[in-house]
Amino acid sequence: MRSRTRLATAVFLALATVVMVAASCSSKSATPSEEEPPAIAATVHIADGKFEPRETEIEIGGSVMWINDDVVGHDLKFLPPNKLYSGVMKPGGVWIHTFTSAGTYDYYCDFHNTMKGSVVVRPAP
Ligand SMILES: [Cu+2]
Repeated sequence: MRSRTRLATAVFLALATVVMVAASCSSKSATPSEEEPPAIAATVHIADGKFEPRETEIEIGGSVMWINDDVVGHDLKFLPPNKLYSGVMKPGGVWIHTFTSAGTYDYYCDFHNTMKGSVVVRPAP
């Protein structure tokens, strides 16, 4: 009886090792390094009906991430000539945009017109 228990334990440990090795292999192939998300140069939080910070400054090629920490939905509509639109960001929603041209990008929330912000994209040094 005792040796059976020991054998069962040995089989269990062997199986557990195989499962762990298999799991570590599959997790490696599931995250290809070529598809990394863009590096975030700045983060803007949306809370209490405000963009925080209101003005964001980044270098050209940088990405900005907006996070809706509010309890209601918001969006970002950029003033012409920048025809950017985030789509509706539900509470907890995130929008990331990469800016490839220098300039000032003013935006507001289409639902709450007093909510305003801007992104200043500096040219390459
Ligand atoms: Cu809003």
